[in-house]
Amino acid sequence: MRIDVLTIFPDYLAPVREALLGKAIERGRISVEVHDLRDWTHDVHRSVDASPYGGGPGMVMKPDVWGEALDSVSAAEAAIPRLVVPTPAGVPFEQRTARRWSEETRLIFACGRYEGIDQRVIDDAARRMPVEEVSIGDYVLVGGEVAALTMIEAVVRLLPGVLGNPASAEQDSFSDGLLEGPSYTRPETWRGLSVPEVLRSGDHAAVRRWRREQGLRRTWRRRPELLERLSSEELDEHDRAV
Ligand code: 6GU
Repeated sequence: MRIDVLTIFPDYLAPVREALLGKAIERGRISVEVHDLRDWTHDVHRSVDASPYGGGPGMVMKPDVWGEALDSVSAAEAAIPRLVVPTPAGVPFEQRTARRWSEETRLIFACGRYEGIDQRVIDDAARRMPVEEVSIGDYVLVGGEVAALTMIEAVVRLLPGVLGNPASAEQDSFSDGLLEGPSYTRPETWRGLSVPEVLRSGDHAAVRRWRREQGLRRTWRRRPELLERLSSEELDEHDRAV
């Protein structure tokens, strides 16, 4: 998979070279190209924004610079990329979005700052490639960079051969629509707190049941709206009894 990121703050993306993502790059599983949007400006001030039509606070990113940048980056390879535009006004990015994007050969992240990007940039790009405006949650960041980094990490860890143990991705929170329950490791007792007995019992069926129960309880307490999204087949009688 090839990932391109367009931003006026390329250094913000430095963490993609670290840890799991860095390993995936080293191993050639993904390539990540971070581009400075200002490379496509033509004026001495290298300006990328202007005041909004209709008035209002803040600045809007100019379409001409973005247009040239996207033309150039999208043409760098034959495959048609999926364009992702991080914005708090987007549709929610979820685990299933990450799963869907993990099947793509190319992703471009267009990181806006200020009050956003002129809408015509997105409308024009959509004439040539699939485009999604997405949000990572109901709060406002100063720009799309941290959101892009978040989404890249969520996607890349799903690629075959990136996680050491593929079962980790299968057992994640959200993989069965529930939050994961608590985890424990050695020592058996720490500061007077003991690991739940069932986890030391060696009874794998009992462990599986206990974990499901803990996941259900935690989801009920912390994210009750997630339970409403589960179909009747996904909750059995034992689940309902919890
Ligand atoms: Cl994707 N971008 C920005 N700028 N703020 C956000 C966001 C994205 N998602 C939540 N807040």
